Amino acid sequence: MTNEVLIVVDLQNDFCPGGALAVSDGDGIVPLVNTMIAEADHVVLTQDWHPAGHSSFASSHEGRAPFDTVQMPYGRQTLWPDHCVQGSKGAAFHPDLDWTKAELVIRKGFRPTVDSYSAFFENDRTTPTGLAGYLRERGLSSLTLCGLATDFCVAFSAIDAVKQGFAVKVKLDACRGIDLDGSLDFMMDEMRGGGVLLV
Ligand code: VGL
Ligand code: ZN
Repeated sequence: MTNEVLIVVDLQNDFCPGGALAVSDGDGIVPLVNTMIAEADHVVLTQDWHPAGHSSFASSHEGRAPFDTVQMPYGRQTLWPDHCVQGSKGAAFHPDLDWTKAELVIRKGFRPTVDSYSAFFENDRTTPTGLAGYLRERGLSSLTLCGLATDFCVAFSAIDAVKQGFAVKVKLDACRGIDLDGSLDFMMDEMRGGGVLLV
């Protein structure tokens, strides 16, 4: 038993080439992630899991296009193409991802009116997903994150994890970014400043 856990973020079809919100070379990380899973003591997966008509979808806002930003009651929100709809093929894990060893799959973004980039808190920054409590109760205090996308769900999760008192590494060559208007450089700096170890 060790206190180390690997957290694989959103390695789902819709974030891979051919998917609704494809991250460039998103599927290119699958072999390395599989190796990391094989070597990990504990594995947790996150799964972006939106109901149809989710408020983060541009299609839910008349006159708006994907990648526009709008003001939500909880703050600025980027609008996305419809993606990771619950039960769809796009929401499934990449077919080559070897997920059988995962001890927990934490789903996020299932509340219709609030998005959730972080595996720990929804985008209102106050609604917890329950992951911090799960990890604490199991004594899993040292986290390594990888997956998609570097500058959204991976970065938000990593920064929140540090704030929650965990030791956090992000394995960059097992991540790929979206990079909207410089978001990749920006979030890399945020991670460094936030106490995340980039490896
Ligand atoms: C993500 C945008 C919308 C991600 C999820 O996994 O980084 N990005 N939903
Ligand atoms: Zn999403």
